[in-house]
Amino acid sequence: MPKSIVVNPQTVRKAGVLETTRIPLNQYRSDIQAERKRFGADGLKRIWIDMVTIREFESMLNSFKIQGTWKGIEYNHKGPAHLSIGQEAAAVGQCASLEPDDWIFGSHRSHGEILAKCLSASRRLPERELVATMERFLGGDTLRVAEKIPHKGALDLAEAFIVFGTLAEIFARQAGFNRGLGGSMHAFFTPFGSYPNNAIVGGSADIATGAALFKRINRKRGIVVCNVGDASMGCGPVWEAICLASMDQYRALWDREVGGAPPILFNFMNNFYGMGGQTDSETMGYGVLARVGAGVNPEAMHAERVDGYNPLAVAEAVERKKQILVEGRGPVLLDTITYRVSGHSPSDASSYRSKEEIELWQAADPVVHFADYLVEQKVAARAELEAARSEVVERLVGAVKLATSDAACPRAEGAFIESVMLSNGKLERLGDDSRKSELLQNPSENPRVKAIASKARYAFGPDGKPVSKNKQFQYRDGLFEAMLHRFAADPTMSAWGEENRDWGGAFAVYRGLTEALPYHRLFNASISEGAIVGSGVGYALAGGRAVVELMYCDFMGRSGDELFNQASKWQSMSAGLLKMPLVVRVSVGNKYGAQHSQDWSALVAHIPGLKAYFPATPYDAKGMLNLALRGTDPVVFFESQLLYDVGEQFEAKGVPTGYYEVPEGVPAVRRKGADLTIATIGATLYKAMETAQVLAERYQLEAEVIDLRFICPLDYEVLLESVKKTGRLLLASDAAERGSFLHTVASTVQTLAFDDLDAPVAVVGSRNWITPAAEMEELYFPQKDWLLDAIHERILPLPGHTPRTTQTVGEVARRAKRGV
Ligand SMILES: Cc1ncc(C[n+]2csc(CCOP(=O)(O)OP(=O)(O)O)c2C)c(N)n1
Ligand SMILES: [Mg+2]
Repeated sequence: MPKSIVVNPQTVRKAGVLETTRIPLNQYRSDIQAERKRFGADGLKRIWIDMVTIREFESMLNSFKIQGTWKGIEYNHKGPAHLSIGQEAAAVGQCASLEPDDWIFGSHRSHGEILAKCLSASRRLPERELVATMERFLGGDTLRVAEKIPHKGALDLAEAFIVFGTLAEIFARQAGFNRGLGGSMHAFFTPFGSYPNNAIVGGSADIATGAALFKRINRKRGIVVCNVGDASMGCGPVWEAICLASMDQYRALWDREVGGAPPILFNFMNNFYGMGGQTDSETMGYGVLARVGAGVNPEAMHAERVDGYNPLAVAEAVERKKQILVEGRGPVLLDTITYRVSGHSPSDASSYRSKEEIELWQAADPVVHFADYLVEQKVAARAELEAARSEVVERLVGAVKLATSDAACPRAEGAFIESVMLSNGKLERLGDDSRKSELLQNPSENPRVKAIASKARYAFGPDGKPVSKNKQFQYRDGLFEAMLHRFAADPTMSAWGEENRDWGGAFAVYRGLTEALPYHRLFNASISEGAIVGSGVGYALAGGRAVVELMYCDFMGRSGDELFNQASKWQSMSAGLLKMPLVVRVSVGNKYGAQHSQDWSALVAHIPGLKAYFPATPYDAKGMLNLALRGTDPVVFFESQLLYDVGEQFEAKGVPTGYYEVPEGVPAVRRKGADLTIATIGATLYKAMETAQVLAERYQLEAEVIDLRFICPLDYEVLLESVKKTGRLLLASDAAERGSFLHTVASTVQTLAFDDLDAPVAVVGSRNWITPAAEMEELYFPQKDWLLDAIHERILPLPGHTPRTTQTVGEVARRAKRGV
């Protein structure tokens, strides 16, 4: 909602008719003179040879999957193989117009795209760079095996390397492109511009958009192609990615010098099916996929349908579209029609399509027809092409022999998988050292910085009385200071989400940042939680630092895949080759009822590969966000709306003005005591402090209060030390009790310190209900009395205590039985 753009009722209420742009369909016409000029005879032959490489590669996999053997080699490939027999021209044609700096992302069916992109890039790189890349990659582990395949020169070796690296990855070998941790559906090789392929249908769309944002914001060369299937047009995240990629602001509001819209080409490999569902006439209603562009923007996304059975038609379209993208006029949509003659996967009985239909497409086979074309046009002799095919097969035999051999190609060990789950890096700045951080003003001139300067960084005055609320340095100020620091230190850092800019962040955390930062470093996103997080994933894996925000924790559901399958898994699926410096700020709400008030930290805790922090004080808000923003791992950073206003009540020296970090994973002791430990996560800390006060005053019991503040990683040492002393542990947080992360803490403590415990560990969470209206929230969130009563009933009877709530073991059992 920039003030510079006025929504004028006179304009928007005017009568009229909306004309949509015409969308070209299959307009390519063969012109051998032009094609020769562009590619040369060798280039045209290479296109065919790359298509044959894919065809032979996929046929080989098909043979292993169906018969367990190929050319006398026996092998049981247990994993998936979504083959692209029939789709070769679409992949090779595309890559014929791409440079090594152009990146492609793909889907479960991307073996062909990996091969096409890497083969094309390898021929465009200077030989020395090509060889150095192969030598460096995985410390030479892939090359050492690949070079056993007979080859003549560097280019030949590169072809062997590409075919072997891809196959070894599919067969889960340590020498594979991702050390076997990606496998068939996730394999990729970034040095040649092949970026992650995604087993989640449409999963690449928002990630590729983020990578394109990275290129644009950081002025990097090249475009990004998102290869997804036609059926993915039905996926919300794909639509969200298209919305995020086509926002007007890139051209209307961002500095011209940045270059316009992110350079992304949404290329739909339209084979007319999503498994057995026919998108054309059954499961979608667009008629022609390219039509969708008309619903997005006045340029209709420059959409076109292109004949993916003719590699030259695809190459020509991609070349034209690339120009549009480089000029910042994207995004672009291509509806690349193709057909997979092979089944969706080897178990596919093709029950959903007719034999006649398959035969029609077989009759149009692009490998056969393009060979005929080259022969007819006297670009190549038939025998020459057949000799080239034999070479391809020979190389493939060499790769297969190695990739199927346990001796030549061992698999990774568990310790290696463990080592790549998190990267645990610490980097002051990403990107090249010469770049300056783009700021609009010196931070010292910033209005928010000036306002904060006069605030009390400790909540209590010298007399011990609380400073008035708005004079206190608040939790949100701590977050602001951490953000501003890293924006200044890291030129790649960019933040986006809903209401991030002029509004000042939904909860005023970012107030002041609008003045400090150009648009491309802080911007409002479409209401597309999946794409907000997913583009953050793409931005981060491309090499930048991204901070994205979800207004309410409950909206994590909308970005479930991006958090739980993407942010969490790409570091490890890449064998540690990719880093994920992504912070997802998530606000845990209250007052707005059931769909805006739930603490979902347990879901994040359950997903390997994510870090989860939950500060409860201004000191930690700043120190923990500082920590997250220097790291290289994905961090889900929980904040509580109950806390944005609180001042610092624990660090008597106040929140430091300078930079500091909280030690990762280490809980903080907020109150010392020897009789009982109360450990909390999030805002419940303050209820625990009240409870400890009552225990001391009424029952002469000293409770030790520990703020866990970290969910993952979590160092149990502080907690175990405390339990050793007190023998008793109550755990409390605002997360609904059933499945709460606190149960993991409870069972871990019982595993590690059973002998130290004098009573079972008690867990108190919110009720297993909807969060009711603000007026009834006390029925839902843990209250001081709940904690006191739980201690009395389940840990240590408090003399003379009369419970006000029911926290007995019988009640725990009753609720469980009723499912509440
Ligand atoms: C989110 C999600 N839903 C369902 C699946 C199962 N699935 C795998 S591939 C596929 C069909 C995808 O069709 P399309 O996007 O057109 O790609 P194609 O298989 O035709 O290459 C389905 C439904 C999945 N992997 N991810
Ligand atoms: Mg499809």
